[in-house]
Amino acid sequence: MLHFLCLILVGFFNLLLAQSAPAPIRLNQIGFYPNAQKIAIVLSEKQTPFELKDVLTGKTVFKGRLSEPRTNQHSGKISRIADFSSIRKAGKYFVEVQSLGKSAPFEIKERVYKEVAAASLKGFYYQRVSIDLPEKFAGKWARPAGHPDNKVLIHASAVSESRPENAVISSSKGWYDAGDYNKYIVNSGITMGTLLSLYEDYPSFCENFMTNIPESNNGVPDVLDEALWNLRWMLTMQDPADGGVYHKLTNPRFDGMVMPDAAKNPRYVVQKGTAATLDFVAVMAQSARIFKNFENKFPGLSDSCVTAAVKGWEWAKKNPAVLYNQDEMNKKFDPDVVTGAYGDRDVKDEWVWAAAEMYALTKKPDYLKDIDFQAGQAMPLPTWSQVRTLGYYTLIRFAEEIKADPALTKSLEKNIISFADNLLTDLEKQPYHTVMGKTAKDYSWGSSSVAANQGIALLYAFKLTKNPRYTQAAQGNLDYLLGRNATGYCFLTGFGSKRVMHPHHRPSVADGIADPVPGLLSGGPNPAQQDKCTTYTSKFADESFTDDDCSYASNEIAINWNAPMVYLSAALEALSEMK
Ligand code: 9MR
Repeated sequence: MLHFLCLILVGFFNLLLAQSAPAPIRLNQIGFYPNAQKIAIVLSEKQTPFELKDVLTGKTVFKGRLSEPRTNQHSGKISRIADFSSIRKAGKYFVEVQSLGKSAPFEIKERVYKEVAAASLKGFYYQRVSIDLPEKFAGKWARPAGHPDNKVLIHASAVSESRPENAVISSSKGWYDAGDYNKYIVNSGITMGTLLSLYEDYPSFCENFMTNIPESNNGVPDVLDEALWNLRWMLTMQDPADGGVYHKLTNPRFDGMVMPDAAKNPRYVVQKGTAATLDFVAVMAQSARIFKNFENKFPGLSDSCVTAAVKGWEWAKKNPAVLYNQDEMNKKFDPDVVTGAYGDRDVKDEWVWAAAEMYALTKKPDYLKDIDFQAGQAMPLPTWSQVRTLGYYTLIRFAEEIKADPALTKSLEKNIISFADNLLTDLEKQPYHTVMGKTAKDYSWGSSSVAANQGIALLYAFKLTKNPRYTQAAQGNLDYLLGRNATGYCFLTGFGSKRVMHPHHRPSVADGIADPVPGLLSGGPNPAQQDKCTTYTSKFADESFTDDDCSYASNEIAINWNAPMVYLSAALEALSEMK
């Protein structure tokens, strides 16, 4: 008993230590390409020397001096840069600063993010609904299927003539949204758009981007096979009677922290809405375009997507602003639904995205009629509630093919470049030398996706200009996600020396396996701390993170955060292969 108590105490103190005293030397814990910028951030008042040492031999391979100090705008802490970019020889290294200790070990090599990229795409496989995950593909995280979703009820808010309240429909497959087990069309929208865009932007890289899923080797890139699992579900979310799309498929309340197959609460599809329908239209249009080239593998799929997109578009034209307001809905209908709302208050951007995708699919400029591109205004970073920029990316990608209006294309291109330039302003003053975190606003719920989406925007700016400072800054945000940040954590589960071990993710909590399901991106710092967990150790915006499964506000995982992680890491790999 005493022994047991001691173990618990040791475990508790380890947790405290791990949480409260991040080592003062922070860097990307995976590593760097040989020709990349390579820096570590050292929290040091003094401008001391630092050394780069080879892990195998212990020998010093580089000696340098820390930079001038930078003051952190969030915490006031002093940091300095250790720059060892000149070391290009492949190997395993660590940084050492006398009196401060050693950094995590890391590698310098080609293809250094191959595993990170593949694991983050594989993360989607682990989120699959309605299918067993056998050991062959899921390793020690093998589990039985959860949520067959073949008997889903029509919620009172969603009735139509042919589908009265409590009518039963089948709506299986898809991905679990996040740490919870519900499926939300709005969040599926941006997630699918991001993954499908990776394919459209880097098709030849995706040919060999393998993740060991059941469909690997079927002649279709894994990223498309994975997306197809969710596309099949999305198609079932359209009311065939009128083309409107249900906002979500959900339990009335969140499940407990149990495995998927133990969660057996009744599930409903709820209220059709304009945001869900337009996001659906955009995804269907993009899918129709992509799967046209795989007609022999999936006969008729592309046409089904076209039909679904057109029907959805027509519904939205008749219902241009049906917003999802969960509180209002609960006043009118039973049972009350209290799961994630994804209640967007403004659908102008969904119109832009859907119109752009429909135009790129059909080449009919009519789709752009009455659509305000706001090309002269600052471009917003993509989030689940703000998808305007996804439309910009698509129009630019296909500008030539669809003979888009050159003036519009030019202004969208300019917009992306000036967004990227704004990100780069004052980079030299940033305490972690990242564009991520310049303002406290970056640390919103799911801040890791802010970093990843900024990285993607920078890569689009690179594509347009070929200026390498954009790729370098995109790389900097990947460095942020993999450890060069104020928490010292590598935010991708299964990776890094200081790794996330307790994400708010039901399977990871309930499976009895010490390691969390791998390849999932933790939400990251969020000073609002809406979860009121008691284990946060800091209120500073960039440190407000706790590796505790109570923390749905800073340490949940979600598909719309994983997708840009896949894009950023895979695109950097793709670009490095092209060199
Ligand atoms: O990512 C969403 C964030 O922007 C919102 O502020 C938050 C509260 O509404 O919800 C987040 O999304 C969650 C969703 O509602 C339910 N599944 C888990 C999602 C990630 O935490």
